[in-house]
Amino acid sequence: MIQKTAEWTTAYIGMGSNLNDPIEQITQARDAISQGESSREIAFSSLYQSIPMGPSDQPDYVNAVMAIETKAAPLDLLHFLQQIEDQQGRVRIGERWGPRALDLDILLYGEDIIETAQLTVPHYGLSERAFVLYPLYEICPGLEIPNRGSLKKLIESCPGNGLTTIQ
Ligand code: ROI
Repeated sequence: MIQKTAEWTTAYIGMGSNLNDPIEQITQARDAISQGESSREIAFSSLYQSIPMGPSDQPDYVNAVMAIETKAAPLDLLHFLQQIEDQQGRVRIGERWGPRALDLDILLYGEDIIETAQLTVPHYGLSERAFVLYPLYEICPGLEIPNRGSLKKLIESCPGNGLTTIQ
């Protein structure tokens, strides 16, 4: 019998943290994702410091974007990322848009458009968020975003909003 091998899909993960040593949070999450048996890292952006979107009485964020190849279906990937958030002390109750130890968002999953109660891909906030667009552009400047056009065009209409690279 011929064994059908699962296909690898390129996905982009947005990472953010503003609590409990954000640089360490992002670094640990990167390692955890890379060690997953159904995912492998293909690119990782610089780490960026960004001012909070949402309530301003919270620390600045550290943000990054990671490109992976994955054999996991979108919802399986979501659950895998949620497990990592939970392991790293993410607390899911609290103020809307309040501070968080770790946020892992599926920004893109291949060219898929997913609109379910559990998951929206491309990520709903992608087009307006400098802390997502700029790191994404750093690792994949030629990207076309399903339903939204070229990443380059999106960047042109999204001010950096004080975003700086930290390493
Ligand atoms: N603001 C910034 N700068 N970076 C984030 O990762 C981030 N994540 C969020 C909210 C609370 C919307 N604000 C953010 O979830």
